[in-house]
Amino acid sequence: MVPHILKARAAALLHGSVRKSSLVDQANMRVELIPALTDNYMYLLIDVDSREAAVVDPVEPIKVVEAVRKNGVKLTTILTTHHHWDHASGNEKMVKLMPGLKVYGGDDRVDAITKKVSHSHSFKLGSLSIKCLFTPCHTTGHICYYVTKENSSEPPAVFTGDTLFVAGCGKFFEGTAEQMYKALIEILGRLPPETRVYCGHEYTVSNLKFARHVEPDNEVIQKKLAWAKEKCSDGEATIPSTLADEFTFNPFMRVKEKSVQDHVEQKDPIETMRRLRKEKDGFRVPKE
Ligand SMILES: N[C@@H](CCC(=O)N[C@@H](CS)C(=O)NCC(=O)O)C(=O)O
Ligand SMILES: [Zn+2]
Repeated sequence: MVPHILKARAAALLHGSVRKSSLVDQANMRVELIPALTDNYMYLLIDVDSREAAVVDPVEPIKVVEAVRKNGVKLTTILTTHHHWDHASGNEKMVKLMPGLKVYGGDDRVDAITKKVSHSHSFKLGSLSIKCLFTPCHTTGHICYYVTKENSSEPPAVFTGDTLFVAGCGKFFEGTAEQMYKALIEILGRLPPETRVYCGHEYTVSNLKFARHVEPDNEVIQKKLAWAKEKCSDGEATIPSTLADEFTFNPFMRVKEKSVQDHVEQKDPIETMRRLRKEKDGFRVPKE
């Protein structure tokens, strides 16, 4: 079922254009995308039944408080994907502004953490179920949050921080290609294909330019790039995508494909992952 995407107010500046916030509305689950810093996203996740809410990576707390008020919800929870400042540095202020918040994370370095979680740890947000997926590599304590509603026909959501981006993945700052393979292919890649992907940054256009370099003959990449450029020039988000879609254009999700393996002259998916990341680390993104 396709969610209703309602475009909303102007929020922040990106490359001279205004980045707008937007709302993905389903019967049970509502996700407000709130742009932050230059290219980060914060997400307000709302359980429609109980009006309880969680916020993912609230690096700009004032904007979160405004979104909470506007939606008339009760914020109870912070979901931290990883300890880096552009994701976790708003936690202390957020807790000061709204005392009593539970702060989830998978790493002792997460500011203001109250609930340290590990793989498969599950909890409720009103009627929604949230499952923690341990995906170390970008950082050793990285967590993705998988959100479902029992007996719902609507798609689940996954908040992937800096592990999986639309058409890309995070840098391997504290991990290996083996770990990113496990995170992308064996953990995230085995969630239902219709799962909506909400990632930590708006990197879609530059990621797709790298994807096009890897697979110049992949028409899905060309089309997605044209679409993403259009979206960004209007200040709109390219998020969410779905896991099924990621398998069609994201080179890091396509490490088993011959076309991607041929590009890096490898036959093994993990070696392909290693070589792709190394190449992207030194890739100069073309203007067009
Ligand atoms: N290449 C990034 C540079 C910033 C950066 O290193 N970002 C981190 C996350 S905070 C990352 O993992 N980027 C993934 C990548 O460059 O492929 C960009 O497009 O602006
Ligand atoms: Zn980041």
